[in-house]
Formats: sequence, structure tokens, C-alpha cells
Amino acid sequence: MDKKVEILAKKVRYDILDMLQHRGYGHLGGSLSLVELFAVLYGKQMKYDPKNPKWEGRDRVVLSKGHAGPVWYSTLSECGFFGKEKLMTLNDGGTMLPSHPDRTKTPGVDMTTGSLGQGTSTAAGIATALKMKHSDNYVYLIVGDGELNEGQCWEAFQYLANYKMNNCIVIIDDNKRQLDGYTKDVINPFSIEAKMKAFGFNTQTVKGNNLDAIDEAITKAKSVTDSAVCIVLDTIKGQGVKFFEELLDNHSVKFNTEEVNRATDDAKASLKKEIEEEEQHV
Ligand SMILES: Cc1ncc(C[n+]2csc(CCOP(=O)(O)OP(=O)(O)O)c2C)c(N)n1
Ligand SMILES: [Mg+2]
Repeated sequence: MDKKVEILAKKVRYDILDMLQHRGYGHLGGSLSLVELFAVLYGKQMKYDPKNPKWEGRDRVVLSKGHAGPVWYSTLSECGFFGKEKLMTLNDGGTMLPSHPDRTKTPGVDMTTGSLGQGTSTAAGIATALKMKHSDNYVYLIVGDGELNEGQCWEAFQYLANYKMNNCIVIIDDNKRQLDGYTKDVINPFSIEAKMKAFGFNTQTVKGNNLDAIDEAITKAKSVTDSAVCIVLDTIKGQGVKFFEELLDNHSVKFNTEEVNRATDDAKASLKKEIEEEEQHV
């Protein structure tokens, strides 16, 4: 993988830790599990112009699991949509970075999300509009594994499959946990891959911490012409920071203990060191 994409992933992971620690709380686990995906999307696969966020020729992202806003905000700031100092305003009154994405507030955010399930339908709508305009742009629809409990997801998936909407790349963050426990204990998802295949999707499963595997899967999804497409990302909630991967309740983390803050400081320090070293070789 291009060194720049590797560095971008590290910067995004650092920023997530930094902004949430500064805020004092936030959706950490489900933001960290998407770091590598966002690095590949914005570092390699997507068409966009940070100076003209509404550029007609852009690809779209619908982060249906909107509580993972911090991974998107960190990526957008690293890619030049707005200054990094804005990250420290997460959740402030009047901020351009609300806890869940709002298309009226943040440059680069095309769809408001947060009520789980709904992004699947809005993404299907955007993809339909793009097809009607004969656009060759893509919609990247990012859905949580717990979010799949929402029946609305399956309505939208039926629609996408029926109309062979290959311009809407459905990406499921299979981090095995949702808000208050393991998905298998809340509502057992069984095999997400098998379900998506049964719904008519061309479906691939890849390790969600592997930049090359994600990149190859997206490239392959783009080559599919005769069906809807899905990538199941096999991820770890809290991915990339051992302490948070192992923390049982890592959905929304409070930075109010010495232990959590020490682990965050340690992770930030090692990421910073790696970023500085790697940037010398670019
Ligand atoms: C309609 C709706 N119901 C409940 C919630 C509260 N909620 C926020 S995140 C979450 C868990 C989502 O789990 P998952 O999709 O697996 O997200 P991840 O593990 O990636 O954080 C829930 C229930 C919500 N945002 N919207
Ligand atoms: Mg989950």
C-alpha cells in the first residue's frame, strides 16, 4: 500500500483518540473499526475535491452508522476539507462537527445520519439519482453490524439488489459488537455474508484492518456490472489500540479514569512517533 495511505490511517486514528479525549467522551470503538476503510476511501479510491465539497463529479459517502462521525471528521480534516483545529469543537454548541453527521453543517458530509437504518434508504436514493443522471460516481454506504437489526436495512438491500445498483457499494462493519454487547448475544446475525449473498449481492469478506485487502475489494466491487455489491469488513471494535479492543464496554468511552487516559496517551505517543518516522521516508 502507498505509504501515504498508511500514514493517513495513523493520523486518522491519532485524531480520533485526540478529539474524543479532548471532549471527554465519545463513540470510540465503532470509529476506530473504520479507520483503515476511511484511509483507503479518501487516500485512494474516492473522487472528491476538498476545495469544492459539492463538486458534481464527487463520490458520496453515507455513514449510516452515524455515531462513528469522529472517523469521518478526522479523515475530512486530514484531507483538507477544514482545519484540524475544528476537531476540538466536536459536540460543542454551534459546532460544525456535531456528534452525528449533519449535511447542513460539515463540508464533505452529504447525508445526515444517526438514526440507525435510515442511511441505507437515503443511500439507495442517492444511487438511484446518480444512475438517472448517467453519472459514473459511487455511493459508499457504511452500515454497522448491530445496525442490521433495523428492518429498514433489509428493505433497502432488497431494492438495491433488485435494481442491480452496482454504484452503491454497501460496506458492513462487522465488528461483532453493538451498543451493549456482542451482536450474537443481542440478536444473532448468523452469517452476514450468507445473508447478503442470499439477497442477491455480490459479496466479499475482507479483514477490515488490512489496507491492501480493502483496496482490492473495492476495486473488485467496482468491476461488477450485473448485481448489487457488498463488502463485509471483518473488524475489531476499538481496532488498532489494544487497550480499547480489549475494553468490554468500548462503544461510548468516558475519558474519566487514569487508566483510560494513560492508555490513550500511550497510543497517541506511539502513533505520533510512527507518523514522524514514516513521513521522513515519503
Ligand atoms: C434507530 C436507532 N436506534 C438506536 C440507536 C442507538 N444506538 C446508537 S449506536 C447503537 C449500536 C449500533 O451498533 P453497530 O451498528 O454495531 O455500531 P458499531 O459497533 O459500529 O459502533 C445503537 C443501538 C440509534 N442511534 N438509532
Ligand atoms: Mg458493531
